[in-house]
Amino acid sequence: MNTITDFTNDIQAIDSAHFMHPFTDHKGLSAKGARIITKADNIYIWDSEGNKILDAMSGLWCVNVGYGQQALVDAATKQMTELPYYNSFFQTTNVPAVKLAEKIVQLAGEHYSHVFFSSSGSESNDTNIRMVRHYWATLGQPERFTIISRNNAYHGSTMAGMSLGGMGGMHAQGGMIPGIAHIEQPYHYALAPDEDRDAFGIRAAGWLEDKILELGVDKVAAFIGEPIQGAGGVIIPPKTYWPEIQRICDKYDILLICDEVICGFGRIGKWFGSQLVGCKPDLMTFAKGVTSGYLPLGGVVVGKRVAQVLIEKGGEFNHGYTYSGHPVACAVALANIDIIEKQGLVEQVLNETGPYLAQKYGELASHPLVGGAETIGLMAGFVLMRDKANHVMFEEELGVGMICRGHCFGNGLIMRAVGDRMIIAPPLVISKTQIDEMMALIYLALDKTLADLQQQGLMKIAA
Ligand code: PXG
Repeated sequence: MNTITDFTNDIQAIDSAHFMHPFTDHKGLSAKGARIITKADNIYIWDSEGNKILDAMSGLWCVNVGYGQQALVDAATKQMTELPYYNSFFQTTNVPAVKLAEKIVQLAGEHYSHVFFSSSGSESNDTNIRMVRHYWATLGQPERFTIISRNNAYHGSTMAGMSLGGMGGMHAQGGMIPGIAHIEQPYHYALAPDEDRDAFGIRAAGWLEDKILELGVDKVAAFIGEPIQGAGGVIIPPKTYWPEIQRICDKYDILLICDEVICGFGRIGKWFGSQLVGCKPDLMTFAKGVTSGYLPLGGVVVGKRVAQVLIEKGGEFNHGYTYSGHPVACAVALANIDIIEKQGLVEQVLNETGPYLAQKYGELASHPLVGGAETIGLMAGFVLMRDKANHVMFEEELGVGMICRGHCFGNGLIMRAVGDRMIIAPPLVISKTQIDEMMALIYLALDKTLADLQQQGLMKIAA
């Protein structure tokens, strides 16, 4: 009798009977059984069968400082012992939340003064909607109600987060809330590969101006966007895009929200992605990396423009969560930020590991399957292409991305497939040697995918 396998089978059976997973086709999951992750350290996770896997997705884009950071455990233990919970509603506050708000404002810069806390990215984007509408109503312009977002954006999975997002499959289940409009995403490689990249960036930003004029300037409250789209497949806009978006928002006096849930806390080599891509949002959504996922925490960094109006003229803001400013989550966030600072992880991503990964992805581009390989900081993506030279993709129903993802899993690597876009966002603690190790696993998965495709007669180029 194999006790390890028995354990796995038992847990899988109970999982299948009782645990409804997010974004999961349960018939498919039950047939295969879920992979049970039992422990983790640094950039690696282990499953119940003892397989060691390099986690090139940082959990779900969140474990920035890597697994096994004892300082975070200690911070949680200490805070749990002293004050495990208290709310911040009725003229009460707690020390970790106060210190964290101060710290985040300091990292965000001059433009900002306050932080509103939640427990997730989705909740934080709900807060954004409530906040911008309350802002305009306070200024006597309640008809400024609509928020413009982008196709293929991801802003969460609550009704508001899902509606803000631009994922058709999500909109199709349950409909959308009113007052949200979408424009096309700035995806150069798919939409206009032959156009000059910078010119495309300006043109893509122009779709915002078109939409504002179509809706009527006096109807638009805000524009929201991820500095780099994450769940949409690591879509890196041309460098001209965000400054032009900023110019358009300024021109029409529209609030700018950057959803920094993935880009925040060092992912692309700055504390916040907007600091790299060249814009100054009025509001910034954060979650994930603020605690490196060790505990749930999210929030909104509020710029002075919005904070002043809400505080001086807005009266009571009828909004908040039981866990807004949760003391344990905030204590863990402070310890997490301390690690990022002491280890110089933001600078390491900007000056060392980010450029090193860029160089490696530059080389990866010569693989026959790899199209449009690009990186920014420690986010990277490429498209599996049938015929790169002629820009021909595989048919969606072939599920080539999933084939490649399967080979990654099989070889001990977690890499995400978004359609045929293969994406990574490894922990910020990853070393150059570990990047080499990750690249070797990526090549192996690509070669195995290529061999499969050749065997099925779907690709003729020799490996
Ligand atoms: N904004 C952004 C930019 C995100 O990436 C959220 C908001 C929502 O955060 P919460 O904490 O409510 O999940 C996210 C979350 C994927 C994937 O498939 C990405 C996310 C969540 C689930 C799956 O890449 N990002």
